[in-house]
Amino acid sequence: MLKLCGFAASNYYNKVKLALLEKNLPFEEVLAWLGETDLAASPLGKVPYIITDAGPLCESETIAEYLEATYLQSPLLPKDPYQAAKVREIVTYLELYLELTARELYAEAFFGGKVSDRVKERQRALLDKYIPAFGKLAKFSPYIAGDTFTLADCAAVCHLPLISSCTKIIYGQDLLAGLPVKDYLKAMSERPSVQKVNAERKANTELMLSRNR
Ligand SMILES: N[C@@H](CCC(=O)N[C@@H](CS)C(=O)NCC(=O)O)C(=O)O
Repeated sequence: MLKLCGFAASNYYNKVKLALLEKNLPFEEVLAWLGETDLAASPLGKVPYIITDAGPLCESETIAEYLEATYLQSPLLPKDPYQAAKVREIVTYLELYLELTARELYAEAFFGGKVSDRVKERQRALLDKYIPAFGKLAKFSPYIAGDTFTLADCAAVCHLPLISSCTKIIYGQDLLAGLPVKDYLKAMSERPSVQKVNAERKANTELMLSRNR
């Protein structure tokens, strides 16, 4: 059986978990906190990684693409190559520009650390450029890439809430407020897969914070 390794407070872990649930694939969750991961499977010590019959695999989008190519049931990418590329384009914008830019602020937003004013200003300028550009690609109609649930939703459901709350905490303003993110997330939260991921995320976040205390 596929093993999903990492911890459920992680947005990248949950993105893969959501894809597994949406595809109805049996999998086992193996708890691995940062610092306790298998470096042979994920050389940078990042989560998630999976263990398959063929071997280990890291990087959430690589994993999602592997699952999609291997298990044809409940497809999360359109058959048409151009439409599939449009889905991947949204994932890239969301992760490379929005999530990774906001991530520089997480230490202060979520983990009791401190981020310098210089970094806050730099990331703010980037987010002010990246978010409207993302808004031009994202459809929210009702799914992030159009009329079907795709891999882009697996990413968006896990990353957008973090970006919203992080910018609210750091800048006193949800920088995603100009996009229909709230309504989108509310609609997505009606899916049983999303409900399960969110409930287990909350429980694991409590556990993670209590370990760090
Ligand atoms: N590009 C990676 C990002 C994964 C990632 O950053 N995971 C975080 C947890 S949410 C992590 O492992 N951080 C520890 C680190 O970067 O050392 C992916 O898509 O899997």
